[in-house]
Amino acid sequence: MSETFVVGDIHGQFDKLVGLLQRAKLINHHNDWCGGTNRVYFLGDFFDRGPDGIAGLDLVMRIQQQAASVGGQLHGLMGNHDALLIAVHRFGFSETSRIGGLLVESWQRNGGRMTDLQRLKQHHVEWLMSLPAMLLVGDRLLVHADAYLLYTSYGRSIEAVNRNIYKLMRSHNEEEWERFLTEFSERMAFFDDADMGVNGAQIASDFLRIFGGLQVVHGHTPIPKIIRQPPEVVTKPLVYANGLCINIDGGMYLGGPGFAYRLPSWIESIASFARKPGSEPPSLQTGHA
Ligand SMILES: [Mn+2]
Repeated sequence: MSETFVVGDIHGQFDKLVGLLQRAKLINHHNDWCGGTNRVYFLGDFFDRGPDGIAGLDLVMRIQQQAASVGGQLHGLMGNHDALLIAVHRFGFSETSRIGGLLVESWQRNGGRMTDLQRLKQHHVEWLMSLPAMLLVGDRLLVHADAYLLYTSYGRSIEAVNRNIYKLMRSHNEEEWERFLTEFSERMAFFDDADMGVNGAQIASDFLRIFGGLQVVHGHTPIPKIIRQPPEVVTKPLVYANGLCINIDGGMYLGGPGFAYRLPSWIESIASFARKPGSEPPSLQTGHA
């Protein structure tokens, strides 16, 4: 039977990417696809903060072809750092661009690596520009960021959001890009904020009602930063907002080993809770980290 795996923010950590794919038996020791008809979803942020974003993307693009040839599937989603890299590539060194200089500055401040930009080829750019922003996989709504305003401001359906962001990727309108990149820095939208009177589970439930699905699966905000644990010990996702959200960003760039999360079927999830009476999905009742 085919399994579905989800992988969070890689951020240039090529060796960890290889490690987690090998541990999940999706690639062999030659780094070739051996996952058969399994499916893998990468939640974006292939780039920045780590040494080799291009090597990671090259591997992902190569095994995507290999997977497809045997009935497997590999999909990616758009992360804010991937969008930022495209923006820097397009505007960063253009003499006519108003935002170019600022973009390069902000990209480098946020971990952008010149070595990635120098090796970024047109086929990488086209692959990245065609990534969807959200996908419904079974009952799970996959997005890069734990963001509400960002996605809802581009549409009220998955198709509309993906279509509008697809168009934006091909746009040379600097204001539109600026707005998009700013909005894409939103995070922790599904957390309670007592001071602001925000109920995270309520926001998550609204989000799921708009776009569909029973649970939001996202990356973008490293789990070690939220649970205040050493990154090295984070090897599994964080379920929160009364089980409506699951964060799979293990914080590889912070020192986490990273993991490929095997998405249980919804029936399987319910059964595992039922087997352990009293074991609710762990939900965090904290404010902002
Ligand atoms: Mn991100």
